[in-house]
Amino acid sequence: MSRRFIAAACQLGSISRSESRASVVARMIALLRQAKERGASLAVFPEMALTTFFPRWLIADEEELDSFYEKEMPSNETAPLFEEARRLGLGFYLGYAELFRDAAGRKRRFNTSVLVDRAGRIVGKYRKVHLPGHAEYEPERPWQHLEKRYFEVGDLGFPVWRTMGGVMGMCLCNDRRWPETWRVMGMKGVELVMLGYNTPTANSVAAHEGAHVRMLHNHLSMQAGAYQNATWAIGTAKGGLEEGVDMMAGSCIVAPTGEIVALATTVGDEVIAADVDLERGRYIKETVFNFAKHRRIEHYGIITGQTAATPPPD
Ligand code: CDV
Repeated sequence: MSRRFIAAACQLGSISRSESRASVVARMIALLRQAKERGASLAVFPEMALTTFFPRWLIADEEELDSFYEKEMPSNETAPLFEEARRLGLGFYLGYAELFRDAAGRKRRFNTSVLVDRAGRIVGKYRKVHLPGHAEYEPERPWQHLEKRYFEVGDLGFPVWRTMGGVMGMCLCNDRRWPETWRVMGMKGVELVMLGYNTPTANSVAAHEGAHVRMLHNHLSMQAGAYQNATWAIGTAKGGLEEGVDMMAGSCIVAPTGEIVALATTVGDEVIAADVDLERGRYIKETVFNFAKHRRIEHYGIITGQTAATPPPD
């Protein structure tokens, strides 16, 4: 299979609380068709792409809460997306809220993404590890971020899959800010990391942090993660004013050199595309980031041995 292809980030504009799955799927299919017209064979959608970003509310009614989760993938509502992608010969990454009952009958909830190959088969599943926010209602916030309430920490680690001509990895939103996310996949030889994000333009607990700095952090994280692991990265946003919260757009495609090679220019539904050559990172993997040659694991134990930072005493 070719190691050179065109990949697209399919950014979504805002999704209201009342917008149906059918309507969102229709928007996504329109983006897939645009991606195909641009020559793409791989498309990346945002985190929780099928609904509004519901962790911004405390939702007490369980039935209402459950309505934001997918109980099967594909479902009757998402099957048209899978069918159209297969018809067009496009693989895709899709983020969604996952709900299932385990063997003990317990409800399990994860912030999940799947990777679907060009034949329409789900070849990989990832469950978000770095859940941001809080578990209890915090009245001082202008909006909530209740991911720690609505999801369990992902239980699948950071797998990679050999598919569609390369070694593919996934993560979700806040994961992109953590070098550990990238390095674990880097250690598995990842060549393309796909991720979707839902990031408000303002910091709800630090209003002084300007929108430009927030966008800098968004791109900086992906550019550093990509370069330091010699991998392509595709980050796809949900942008625009969504239920009163301004969501950052800025979807981008990053080369293994750390350069942004495609960047969204709107905050709405938009396709960006780039020519992805999976060989492009090879020289970096063989030189400055030749892990086998240069990593010094005898000095890295603290990274997996503790969570909190421990500065020396005053
Ligand atoms: N959905 C996210 O994971 N959002 C987080 C922050 C802004 C809460 C992020 O890292 O973008």
